[in-house]
Amino acid sequence: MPVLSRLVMVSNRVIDLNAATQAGGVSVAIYDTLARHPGFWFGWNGKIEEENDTAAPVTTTADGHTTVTVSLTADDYNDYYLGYSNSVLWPVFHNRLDLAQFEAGYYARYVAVNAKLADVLAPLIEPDDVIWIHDYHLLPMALELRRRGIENPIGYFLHIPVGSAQALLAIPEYRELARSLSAYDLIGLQTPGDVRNLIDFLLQSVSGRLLPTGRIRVFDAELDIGCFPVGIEPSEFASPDHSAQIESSEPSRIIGIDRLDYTKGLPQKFRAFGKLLEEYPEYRRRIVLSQFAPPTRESVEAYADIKSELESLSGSINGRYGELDWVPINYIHRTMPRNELRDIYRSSRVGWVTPLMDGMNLVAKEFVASQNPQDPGVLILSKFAGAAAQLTDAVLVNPYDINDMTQGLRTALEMPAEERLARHEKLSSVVHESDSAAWSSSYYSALVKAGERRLGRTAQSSPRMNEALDRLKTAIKKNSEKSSASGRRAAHA
Ligand code: GDG
Repeated sequence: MPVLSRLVMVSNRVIDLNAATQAGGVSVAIYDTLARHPGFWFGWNGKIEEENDTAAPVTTTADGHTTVTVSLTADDYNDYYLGYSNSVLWPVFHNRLDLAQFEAGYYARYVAVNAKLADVLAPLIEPDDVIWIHDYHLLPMALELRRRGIENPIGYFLHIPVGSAQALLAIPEYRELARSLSAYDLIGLQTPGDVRNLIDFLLQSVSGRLLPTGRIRVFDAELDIGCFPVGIEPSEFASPDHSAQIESSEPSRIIGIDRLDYTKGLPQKFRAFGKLLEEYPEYRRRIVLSQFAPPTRESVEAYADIKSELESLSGSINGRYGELDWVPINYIHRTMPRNELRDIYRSSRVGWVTPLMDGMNLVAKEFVASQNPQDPGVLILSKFAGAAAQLTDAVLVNPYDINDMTQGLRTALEMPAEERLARHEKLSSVVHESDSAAWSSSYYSALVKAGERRLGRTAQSSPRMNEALDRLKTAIKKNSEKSSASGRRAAHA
């Protein structure tokens, strides 16, 4: 990645750098990128405080990472975070209109929090900075920064999938959201299907036009929309020795690691596991499902519902099939330390990842990267995870089809060593080639180019734009000299 201008990463939640445990794909992706690039990470620190105490940013540096954070008020948390972000945008973008709660007041606070964050961030921006905004909580952030005079390249990356245009059009404020999107230079999505859905939405919602250049004209802007599948840092999961081998003794472990979210297909997984034990009794005592499901967004009703559903399902399956010395489902509703993930993945015979819809799914990639190449476990992956577009050598299943899920599990458990090795080799090469560095480097380059195009189009009419364009061109020139000198790997598109 070019390494001259500062990269300003902005996301809803900035993780506590000193905490031992972290869960959540967005944090992992941002943390890995900032390990390779100068800059800082800006957003909410997870604290709720009185109005007067929320405005002053706090800067922290640890392990070479700098974060700048602010607090939110209780009303912000309720209406912006739990409300508009997680009870409107999250369900709708995952095609779950049935779970969306379009409450009055949510949207106004959503915009107000974005404006408040922009007030704090704008004065921290330097002329050469490149600003990269993450995820659905901060969709209006570029518009708010532009209103405060920021001309730097601003990109948006949506980590979640883009539901159908029909679903998005049900959001009462869909026009305002489309206008907010038009303030970005580049919109990055996880899969070609997401790109198609977003373009479709912009064409239908605000009469956007697809240009011969491949860009979209919306309002008075030209938008670049591209597919940049997020990756992991594989070296974090590779084992230098042969510790934590797959346990050869029975029962064999099937591992699931998912935030406790209704999009992750956990009830479907538990039911399919129960069906396997029912229809193929020879597997009883021979396998165990270890499902980690750390809590998340617990105050949202739909999350409380899924928690009780899983407790009831695991209880009934364990009660029905369990023995004094064998419990079929080991269901753990806690966050485990990140440094234990690799060994747990590596000692499992099967990685079972079954979301009903998912932007990417980093757990699938982490499982592959953790395997012993001489004796790898098998990945079972929902065809509705973004990762399925890349990890085509996994055992792909339809989580809505309980028979397909059960047969997928049998296929994985019975897979001959030769086939396990062949599939793993292909999966591993995808995970390594499309890693976190390739993701951030390709996105960053595309963002700088998109920023340059915008400034180039408007430079003639504004001296300020001219200056911004000159600075960007100098930065790009220096970046490319530096990149070719260091001979770094070419950006992956
Ligand atoms: C969003 C999108 C997209 C999970 N449990 C524990 C734990 N984790 C870590 C995993 C992984 C991350 O959290 C989860 O990432 P996912 O990608 O699977 O899912 P989301 O959190 O929903 O992430 C998703 C992602 O953004 C990135 O773009 O792939 O589609 O929904 O890294 O290992 N980590 C620890 N303890 C746990 O118990 N330490």
